[in-house]
Amino acid sequence: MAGRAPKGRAAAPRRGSTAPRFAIVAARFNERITKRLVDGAAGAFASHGVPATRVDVYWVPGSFELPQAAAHLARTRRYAAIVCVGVVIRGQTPHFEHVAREAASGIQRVALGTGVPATFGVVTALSEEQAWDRAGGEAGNRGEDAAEAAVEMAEFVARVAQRGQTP
Ligand code: INI
Repeated sequence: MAGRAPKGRAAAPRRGSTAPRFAIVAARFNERITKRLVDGAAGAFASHGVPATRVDVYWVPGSFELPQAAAHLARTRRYAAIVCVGVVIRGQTPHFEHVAREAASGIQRVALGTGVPATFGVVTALSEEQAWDRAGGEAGNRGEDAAEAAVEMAEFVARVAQRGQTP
């Protein structure tokens, strides 16, 4: 695609307990749409050779709770990367802005603070229709995009760690 830097290598499928594990944290608010994001993320992992048995899915009440859950999961050191998915729709409540902002900055803080990549698959939309479009409709699937980013960032972290070990 024009204007895009080449992506890293595809995740090499590894067997056994050395193969990386990934987590998907999903917000139950707007659950029907969020489920599509979870499906998109799971599909992206599968296309990179990550078996479903190495992907754990966790549900939390809303997008505001995504960073809290991601922080707990990151601290376990069990996951190569964590994908956060949720749906925040402007029309539904005046605290849309707070929820969307805190989800975005909280997820970034988890990644920067723990070193475990945490990616942003939260749809922020002006209407439910727009949200569906971004959850596997005309505008792609933000869950899939976030899982792609998670695989790439997990490989980046692994590559940097490997380089650190060479003299
Ligand atoms: N949570 C969402 O994931 N999406 C929303 O659109 C939303 N709105 O609009 O309110 C939302 N609110 C709940 C919030 O994430 C928390 O779960 C709640 O405030 C309890 O902390």
